[in-house]
Amino acid sequence: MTKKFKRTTVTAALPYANGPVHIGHLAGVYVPADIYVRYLRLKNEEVLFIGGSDEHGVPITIRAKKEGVKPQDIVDKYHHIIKKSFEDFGISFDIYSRTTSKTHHKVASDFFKKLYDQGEFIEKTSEQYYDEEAKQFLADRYIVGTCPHCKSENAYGDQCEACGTSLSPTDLINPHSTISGSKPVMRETKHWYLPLDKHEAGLRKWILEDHKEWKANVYGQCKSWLDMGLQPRAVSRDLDWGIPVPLKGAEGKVLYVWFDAPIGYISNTVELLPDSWEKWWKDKDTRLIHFIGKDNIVFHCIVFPSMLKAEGSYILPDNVPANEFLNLEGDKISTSRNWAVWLNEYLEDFPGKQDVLRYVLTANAPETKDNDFTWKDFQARNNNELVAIFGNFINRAMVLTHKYFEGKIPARDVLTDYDQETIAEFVSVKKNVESYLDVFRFRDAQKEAMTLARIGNKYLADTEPWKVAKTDMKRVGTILNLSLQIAANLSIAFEPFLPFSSKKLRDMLGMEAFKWNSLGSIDLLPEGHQTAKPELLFEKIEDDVVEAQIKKLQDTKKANETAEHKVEPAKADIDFEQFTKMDIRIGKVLEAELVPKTSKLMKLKVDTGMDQRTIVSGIAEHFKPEEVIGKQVCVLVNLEARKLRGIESQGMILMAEDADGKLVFIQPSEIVTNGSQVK
Ligand code: B3M
Ligand code: ZN
Repeated sequence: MTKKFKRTTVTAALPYANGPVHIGHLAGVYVPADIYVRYLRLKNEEVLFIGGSDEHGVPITIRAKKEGVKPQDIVDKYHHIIKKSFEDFGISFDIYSRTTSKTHHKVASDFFKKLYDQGEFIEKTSEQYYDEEAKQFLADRYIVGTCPHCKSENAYGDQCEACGTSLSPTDLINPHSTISGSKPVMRETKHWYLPLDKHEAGLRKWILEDHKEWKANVYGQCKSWLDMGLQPRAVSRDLDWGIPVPLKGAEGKVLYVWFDAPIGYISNTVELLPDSWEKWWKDKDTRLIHFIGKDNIVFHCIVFPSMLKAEGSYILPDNVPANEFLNLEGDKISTSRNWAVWLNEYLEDFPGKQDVLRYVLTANAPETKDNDFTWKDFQARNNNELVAIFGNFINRAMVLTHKYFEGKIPARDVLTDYDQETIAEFVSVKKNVESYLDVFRFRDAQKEAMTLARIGNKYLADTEPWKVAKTDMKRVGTILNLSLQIAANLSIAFEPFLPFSSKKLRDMLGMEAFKWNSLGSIDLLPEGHQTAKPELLFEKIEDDVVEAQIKKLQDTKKANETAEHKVEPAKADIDFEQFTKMDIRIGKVLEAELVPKTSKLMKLKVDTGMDQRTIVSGIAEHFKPEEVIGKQVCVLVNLEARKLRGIESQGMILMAEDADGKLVFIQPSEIVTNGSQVK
């Protein structure tokens, strides 16, 4: 732990390019990673920050199917949206690439080949679900059925989202394929497995003995995995989207997404530094840090390290500071339920306020347990902390300097005991912030940085330069000089956390070069140095603005609830006899015309095989007469005749209607003789 390293490779989880990123991603992974990297850079340490999109795997293919496009279209679209969001929020990657890149395909493929050649895999044939209609093996997510635990009918082959149990496809009762709807059959297939059990002893020592300093949530999860005993894990899949398994006889098989995705960190380094990437991954003096969310712990602490060890020439991560989850207004963030604050939407509603979100997400980061984001808390932290403490201090110091000294840094005269005490207090901030940043405690670090602003505010309130100005301008100069030095310190201390506001503050102070090591100095701004016009660093957020956001979420909730209740509950049971009383036949529409002076009714002449009869149907708002003529339809022929607008209707055309009122005809799936019975 105390080992001195020469450089640090920092990675942040590669988000799936199947949707935009939201506040949960930012809070859990990207803001902490960015704070850390900015901090190291400020200290002039050698650091590389690697990011990118994860573009393979089943989630992408599912999204593509849903939207009726190709997987490549999905990843092209979201990669760019995600990349832009990260840029907008100042996540300062050295490279943000993607796993569909040529470089990645080569690096991942070579990596697999090397392990294969070294005999690191086991080849195993097993039985897996196969969809005979779609002619393909089914990934776990493509199989749904009844959960054996809670009996929910929509459990996936890997997990039941209703009760949270992890499942394997064979656990499901009454499984069916989501691709064709058919019942899958078992079929043999060959795959390559990484024998994690072979690496278990090494992992135990490396994590449980040598890395006791890891965060409790991470260490605990690793320990429980290791205590359960590791099993070989398949590193290939039967899927048509991904990196082909680079072996003969492996047609139709691709690398499992969790095999290729972490290699993406390496490929992206290769892409950025084709000639010098190795020192970032293979030199014992390099420290590797993975920032991830808690659901990715096993892959980064157990699986990927096993791959790296098996390969043989790589270093292992020195730390994996995984975070827990961020909830939103008391509910789990969910892409499918649209229960999220999307970064692109946030910036539309709060242009220029990326730092406010960075601040709130760090102040409330789910570092040790799941946490909740609420708009009220967002408003309170902005108004009571950023505006009332940080912004207010800067504004007072700047405005007074412009009022009394034309914006020039005044000279510092004799320091009083109180001045000395204040200095002693703020000098210690550097050490405190560092002690937290060094162990990935970002919320405490930011809180500590904020004490600088509190010290400044208190100093101005206690020394009251506006009163002293009546008698002693020299003293006013000293007070403002010290206050502005604190302001300059604030711009350094907050650079990792709030890069946009820190820059704005430096521009106001006219500060150019700065480094972390000068934090704590009271000589950052020379006497006589001209500052720019004061501007507000932060603005108050009004009630109506956050209320609009809360309303937006409430509307989402309502929409979700109606969507969930969209299916009409079943009617009371009837007996078989009652059913057989209905005489339903296939008929053909011969003629159709709108019924005058109504908007809904259409008069049809239908050949029922037995006769040609008139039926009045309420479909005129959905179809034009010419769309209906010639169609075979289902007709309830023994319904009592009744008059509609003076026309006698002899039967009823059967239609399907969804919750939105959309109508479609019930038709035989192929042409049958008119008069055929429906039973
Ligand atoms: N794409 C899962 C996720 O977004 C996965 C992370 C890969 S990191 C190599 O949570
Ligand atoms: Zn369940």
